[in-house]
Amino acid sequence: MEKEKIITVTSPLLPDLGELNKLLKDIWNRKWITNNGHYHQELEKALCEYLKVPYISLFTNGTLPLITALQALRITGEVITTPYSFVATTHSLWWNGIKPVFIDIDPQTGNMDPDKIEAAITPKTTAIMPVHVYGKPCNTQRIKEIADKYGLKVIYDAAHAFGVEVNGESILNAGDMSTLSFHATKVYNTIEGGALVMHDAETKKRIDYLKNFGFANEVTVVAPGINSKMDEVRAAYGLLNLRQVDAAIEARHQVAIKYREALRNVEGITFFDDMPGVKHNYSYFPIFVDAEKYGMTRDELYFKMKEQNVLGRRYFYPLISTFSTYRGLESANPENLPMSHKMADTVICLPMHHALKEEDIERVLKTIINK
Ligand code: T4K
Repeated sequence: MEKEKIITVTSPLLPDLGELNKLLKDIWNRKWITNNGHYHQELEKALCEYLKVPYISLFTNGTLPLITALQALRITGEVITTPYSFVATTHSLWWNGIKPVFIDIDPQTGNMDPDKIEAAITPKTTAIMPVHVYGKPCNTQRIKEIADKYGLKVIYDAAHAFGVEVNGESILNAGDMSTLSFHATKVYNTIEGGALVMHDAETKKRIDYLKNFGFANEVTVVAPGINSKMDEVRAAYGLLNLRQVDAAIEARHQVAIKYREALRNVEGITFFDDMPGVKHNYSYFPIFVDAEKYGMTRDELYFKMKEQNVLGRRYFYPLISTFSTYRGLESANPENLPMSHKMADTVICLPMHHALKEEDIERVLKTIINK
């Protein structure tokens, strides 16, 4: 029997080729193809407006802004973070010689549980690195209270939180800085790409130096920076994608509505509902499988879906704290992280993107509902 078409967990938002070609011609004419070019500057301006943030600095991906933010804020010692994320979050600490200290998550959101922060603080703690996982906002107010009390910096990994707002305010304005990923798999992409969001012009200047080897001018290097500048082609591509990202988010929203409607009464399957006051971006649609009630384990369902060419993903399994680099840390002890382990062991992210068709959604749902 012929297999049905593959439904992937995501599919990139692509700009119109004709439109892209026009912008490419501009770039070719200008012969300025990277290093803070015309479209780079235009995209920074457009993103500030779209995201309602004061300053943004573009990067080549979503990992280097994490590494650079830690450098810029001169973070050392220990940083409190979550094991329930993509491995880049913790790797950014390791790359800076910082010891990650894992704390457990709140099962209501998948985000770092703020009530666990204080017990993890030691004299070496200098910062907190939470993640708005799946684009669900962290309790930024509570995290700020604790950070202020102990004089800690807060760097949000907001890789999933493009356009997310709480009561009309961008979630990216929380903390000392926030990072974004514009990878192909994200709600908004520049193929590879990312950004750092900051509050003031002085910090933006410093970050711009750091992403350009530390050059302040032709002859002055102010810090051991790196090369993580976005080029003109990707900035132009990003400008075009910004025009269609609202429609893409609305299309994702409609998929979420259909998934929720169909799965609400399936015994043993749970999912997150929208949070009140939050403008969501529907970047992922995780479901959680209670094997006893559903009658099948998460992995049994995952592989059954795969067999039927419905490619969900087990984001975020395995937990970061179980990888060989990190598993020896005291805070990586599974007894310290019961909720994180439970979520990692039960999650499947269903296909979620702007281009899913009615029949695709039905096929995804059929693999779950028809046991
Ligand atoms: N912090 C957090 C919390 C993150 O989630 C991430 C990245 C980062 C930091 C770091 O940001 P970046 O440095 O990556 O900008 C993906 C992405 O590579 C990664 O960006 C993302 N998080 C992570 C959660 O997922 P994979 O290894 O799962 O991607 P891959 O190649 O298996 O693609 C998944 C599916 O997407 C494919 O089955 C099909 C579809 N796809 C993918 C690509 C690349 C396409 O249709 N077209 C494509 O071009 O990591």
